[in-house]
Amino acid sequence: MNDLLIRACRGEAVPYTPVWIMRQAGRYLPAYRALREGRTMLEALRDPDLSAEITLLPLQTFDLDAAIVFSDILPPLMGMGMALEFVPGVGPRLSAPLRTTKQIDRLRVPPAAEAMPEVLATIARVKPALSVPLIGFAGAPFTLASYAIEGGSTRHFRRTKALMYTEPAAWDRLLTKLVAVVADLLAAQVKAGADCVQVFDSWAGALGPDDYARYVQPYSRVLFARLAALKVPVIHFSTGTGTYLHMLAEVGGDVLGVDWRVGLDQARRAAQRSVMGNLDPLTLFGPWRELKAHIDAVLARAGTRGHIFNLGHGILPETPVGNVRRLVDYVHSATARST
Ligand code: 1CP
Repeated sequence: MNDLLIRACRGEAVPYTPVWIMRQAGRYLPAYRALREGRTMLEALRDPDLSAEITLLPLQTFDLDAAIVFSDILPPLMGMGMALEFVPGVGPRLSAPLRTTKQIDRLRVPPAAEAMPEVLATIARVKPALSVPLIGFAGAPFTLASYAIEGGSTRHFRRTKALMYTEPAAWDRLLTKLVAVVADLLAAQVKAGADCVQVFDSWAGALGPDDYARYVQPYSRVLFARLAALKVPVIHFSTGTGTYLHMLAEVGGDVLGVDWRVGLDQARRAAQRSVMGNLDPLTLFGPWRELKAHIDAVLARAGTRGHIFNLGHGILPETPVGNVRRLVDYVHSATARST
């Protein structure tokens, strides 16, 4: 069993730096596109055999040090009573987004076995086939709230912030419900076999530091306090939060995942714990000499302990597969050390 991810999460010495890639089981892999052919995203998510197979694809293609279960952050919103679809070429769409406090109060708080039974079945199926740790995951309360309120992807977070500023009591009730759902879901994923969990607060950086402190941090604190009881490493990922990483660190978790807008040395100073990241996924579209120079720069800032190599955000569908293989192998050889 290769447990380098777990050891790096805990800041222990490792023979080489572990690497995995956010969205590693996605559309950039021809084998993924073939498996998804003729099936909607929701159909794939509801089929644990297929989801397990997709989870394994990137590990059969690259020498990765972790698997992440093929799933998504949004299906728990369905369990809470919202209608969700994934529109090809557009992205996720919630057809009845939260626009009134009454809708917020009608949201259910289902246990994980009701909210997302398929992901638990996928974890149970995929686990015996793995020789690397399996990462379970969920969206953070703020990021989930933004999809639930906007109805999909957003640039300005206009409705999310309007609700937050206008109806702070309803915002409190919404985030409290999301904390309960996410905490239970991650606990159930660990029980089903996940060795590590990651919380995606992908859009937290839409907020300035004072709004983060007031409208998000209290809820994330409660969530991470509950996750601490799970006894597996917890990764807290966000983007655009480089100027207030200390606030994300205060929330808890064993590892802070960051994007490329902040140096890993600075992230580590702010976080005082292990760090994950943070190669710009777009560097994979450049020539090898440029890609290599960017990898070297990430490694130089990372230090030798408590680093999990990853991109700073998800890999893009058009990414050349050959560059991914070269990246993974190069990180391993460049960081090989005698411990
Ligand atoms: O048809 C398709 O292939 C749909 C594309 C797709 C895929 C492959 C979606 C729709 N979700 C996923 C899988 C997924 N989503 C994984 C799989 C495991 C892996 O990493 O291999 C993970 C971890 C996620 C997490 C996720 N979903 C996040 C957090 C990570 C991030 O990139 O910030 C977010 C924000 C989502 C929402 C979502 N689901 C799908 C899309 C295209 C999006 C993003 C929409 C947006 O940009 O707002």
